[in-house]
Amino acid sequence: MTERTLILVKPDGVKRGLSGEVLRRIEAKGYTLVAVELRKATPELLAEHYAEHVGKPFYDPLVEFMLSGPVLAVVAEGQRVIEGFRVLAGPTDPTTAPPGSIRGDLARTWDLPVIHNIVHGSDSPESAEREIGIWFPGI
Ligand code: RTP
Ligand code: MG
Repeated sequence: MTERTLILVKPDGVKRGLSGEVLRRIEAKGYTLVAVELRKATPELLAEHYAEHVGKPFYDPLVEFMLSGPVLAVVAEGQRVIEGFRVLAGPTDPTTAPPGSIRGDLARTWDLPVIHNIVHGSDSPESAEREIGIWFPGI
């Protein structure tokens, strides 16, 4: 069944000039780009987007990181794209993310208060619907 997912190229990816590389991998896999927009996040938007993480020790550094520059917000479409993009991205920790994945190929661990790992991808159909509504209301 065709699904949509919300992908973000995080500020580290945009700053390092990797937006095109992420879009290329999404398209090369065969998914369709539905919306692509360079955006500046706000604390309010991030509190909604990362609602499940509010109050966790890494929440404040995560918000500071996500506000440190523009993000590329993307809606992609395709069969099983939600799970498929999570596989393309690789696991959260870039040091152990396997080669071939976005995080495994393009990110590494830095001595920072929060993990910088290039991309976000919705983790379930419920998250995808919720997150697309936050970043692209009315789409
Ligand atoms: P995302 O939501 O960004 O796609 O990443 P994820 O599902 O793989 O990871 P999640 O657990 O949802 O965490 C969201 C983001 O918070 C940062 N993080 N840092 N211990 C830490 O320093 C830590 N834990 C999480 C990462 O940027 C992670 O992607
Ligand atoms: Mg997550």
